[in-house]
Amino acid sequence: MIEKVLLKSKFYGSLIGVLIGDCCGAPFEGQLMDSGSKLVLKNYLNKLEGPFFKAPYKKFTDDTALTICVADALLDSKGFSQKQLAKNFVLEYYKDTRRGYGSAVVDVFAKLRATKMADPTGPAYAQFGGNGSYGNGAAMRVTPIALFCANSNKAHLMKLVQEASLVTHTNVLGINGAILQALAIRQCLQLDPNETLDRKKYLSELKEDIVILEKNNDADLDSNYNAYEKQLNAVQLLLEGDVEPSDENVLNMLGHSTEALYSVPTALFCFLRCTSGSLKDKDQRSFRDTLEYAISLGGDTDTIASMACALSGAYFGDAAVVENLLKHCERSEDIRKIADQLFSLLN
Ligand code: R7I
Ligand code: MG
Ligand code: MG
Repeated sequence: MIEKVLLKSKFYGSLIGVLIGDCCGAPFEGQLMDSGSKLVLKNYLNKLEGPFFKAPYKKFTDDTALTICVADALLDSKGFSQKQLAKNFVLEYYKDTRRGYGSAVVDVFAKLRATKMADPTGPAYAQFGGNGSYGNGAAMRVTPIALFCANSNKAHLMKLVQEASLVTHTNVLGINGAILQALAIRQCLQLDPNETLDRKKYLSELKEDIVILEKNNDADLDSNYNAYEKQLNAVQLLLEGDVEPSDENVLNMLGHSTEALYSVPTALFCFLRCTSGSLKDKDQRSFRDTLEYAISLGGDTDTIASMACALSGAYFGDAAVVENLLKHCERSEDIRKIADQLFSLLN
């Protein structure tokens, strides 16, 4: 059992991870990351982590905006509902539409608003000719659900993740990506960062869960019936050095796109690759390495960095994060308050 003080720091760490990965990754989204850009990235993060200087804050994007909406829905006095979540999304989106939302999900928000949330999952089911979205939008905002379910069983967590996903993402690949990210956070919350992370064990436990999950919905998946299992096998090959973990191999095998299948396992790999030691001998290095490495892969940098840092923060707690880096991010104070509120629900 993880002590309360440590668990609380993990709540902070994971939500701070969502925010920092998003804010720091956003300026690099879609860029080609050659050696010159990687140097620019390193210097940029060094500057943000260094002595504090007053600067315009780094704006967060849809990843953090919708994560906060999920947290607010969980904290609702009447209890979580898809309708309230849909309402939160719509209010947030129309408050500021320029936060880099996925190109298709904005249609869902428009329909939800036009119908006053009458059927909170109807517009999502209609996406992509009735296939539903397999974007990573449900996975990127899942952290608060993993925190909310820290003391409940996996089945409860998975059910709640599915319900929350369905408001925008009904394709099984979009939902399973969110479940994978939530299960990965859950494991991080349960581990002691003062001990060396057993990456093999961590990954095999996740794989066991995903194999069962994909078996249960294989009718929906057609040829993709073991899509995430295959991606986790690829993570394992790259992690154990059976395949050289060059950027080229990582991108070919795992991907870096806005599709959940080609970004959630990538974020998991970023976290595991950069987390070989314990908190004692790695201190704040691992979180920063995870952040920098995730962004250096290019593509959907805000989302992959956000998901990878959520894992790192959930594993190490907020002690692993350089405070000055956090100060540069929009609403960094509020993120701690949200973590406090979610934590208080556990007691
Ligand atoms: O999943 P979603 O919320 O997007 C999240 C991403 C993150 O990177 C954010 O940072 C933001 O930049 O966007 O939004 P969707 O629009 O549902 O899905 C994202 C993209 O995935 C779509 O715009 C499509 O390019 C692709 N996609 C699909 N393409 C074809 N067929 C998702 N589902 C499909 C599909 O069924
Ligand atoms: Mg974004
Ligand atoms: Mg993104």
